[in-house]
Order: sequence, then C-alpha cells, then structure tokens
Amino acid sequence: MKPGRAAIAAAILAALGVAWAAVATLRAPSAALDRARVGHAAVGAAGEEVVSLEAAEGVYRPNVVHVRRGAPLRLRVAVRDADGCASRLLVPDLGVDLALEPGRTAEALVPAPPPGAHVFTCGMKMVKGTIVVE
Ligand SMILES: [Cu+2]
Repeated sequence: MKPGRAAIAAAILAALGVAWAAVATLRAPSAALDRARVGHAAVGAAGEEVVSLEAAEGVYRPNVVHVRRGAPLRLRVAVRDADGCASRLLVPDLGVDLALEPGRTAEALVPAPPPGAHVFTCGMKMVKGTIVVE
C-alpha cells in the first residue's frame, strides 16, 4: 500500500470509529431509559380513559400505556422533577404539547384518539413512550 492510501484508510477507520462511538453513546442511555414500563388506563368519572404518568429522573412511568378505543383520553402527568427538555411532553399524533412543572400535574384531554400506537416524547424526542389505543 502506498503511504497516501494508508493515510486515507487510517482516516476512514478513524472516522468510522468516531461515528460508531457517537452512535453507541446515543443508543446506550436511551435503551436503558426506554425499557418498557407497561401500564393501563383507568376509567374516569365521565367514562374517559385516564392515563396517569409520572415524570421523574428523566423518565416517564409507565412508558407504554394501553387504552381502550372509542373513549376520550385524559392524559395526566404528575411531575416530580422536570429539567431541560423533560419540561415538555409531546404527543405529536394527538396534538398534545404539555408544559411540565415540578410539583404539579399537567393534564390534556383528547376527545377522540384514533386507534394505534401514539408515541410521546420529551421536548428533544430523546425519552419516549407509547400510548396504545386498542
Ligand atoms: Cu429530552
């Protein structure tokens, strides 16, 4: 191999190494944070499905919630702590964008959530969960 090629090969390997390290860094924490914590909705006073989440230590509990279809959905988020992008909870499919304030419970009502899996995320879409309307 000519010196020029060796240098190029080394540069490519170095770049791949950096890219791999970056991917590993991004994936490792979210894999841990996204571990499934499954919950089910409760039935509210008006027959709505009530999803109660807790936001604490940068995760949502539960992060997979099963909901009965055909009922309005009330989303409640009890906020223990909410730093940075965890101070918002988004459910793009359902048009929900909640501001989370520590010590308070944020709430949204979705009149007719369509069946399917609806992803919810923190403000930067790093921490995720799913509301499954069955
Ligand atoms: Cu985030």
